[in-house]
Amino acid sequence: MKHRWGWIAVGTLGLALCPSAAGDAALTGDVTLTVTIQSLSMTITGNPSWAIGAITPGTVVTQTNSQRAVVQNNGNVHERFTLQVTNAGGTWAVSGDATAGADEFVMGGVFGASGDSVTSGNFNESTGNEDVIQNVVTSSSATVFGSAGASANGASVAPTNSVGLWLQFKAPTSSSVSTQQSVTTTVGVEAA
Ligand SMILES: [Ca+2]
Repeated sequence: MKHRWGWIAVGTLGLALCPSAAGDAALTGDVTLTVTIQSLSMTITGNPSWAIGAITPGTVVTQTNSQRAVVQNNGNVHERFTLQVTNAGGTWAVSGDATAGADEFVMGGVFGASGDSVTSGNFNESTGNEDVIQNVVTSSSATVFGSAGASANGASVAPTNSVGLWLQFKAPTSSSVSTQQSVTTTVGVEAA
């Protein structure tokens, strides 16, 4: 008796499986996600310093193509670069516009492709003083710290890509210190 009961049970199981196999009806489905944690990172890979030397009050000096810094996106997403004067040297002030004054200098910045040729004519060519670097963090755009004459800007730089950063310095019209001053411009990153 036990042997026959077992045979019937096997037969019933076989019938139950038949409709699924014949109709391809799935009873479950999978949704697979892929995710990468955003990483923002940059490195100044070329010309991190600029020694201007002695100049007369009010002089405007623009970095040459061989003096400009090179900024690389080392993150894994497109990046927008920001600029800020973070150290004015202790005595001087950072001008908020394109006019220098007593103990007050103007720092300008324009991003371009590393191989571009950027000159003083590429600065502040849009609405006004948009390429003046402030003492607060300011984001790049196609025009802010950018030039129509450049073939790249700092608004959206792909991972591993680099851009050049040309600085322009307008010396104070007069200075109460005659010793060498050190001014720092800081490049930051945002997700573009
Ligand atoms: Ca501009």
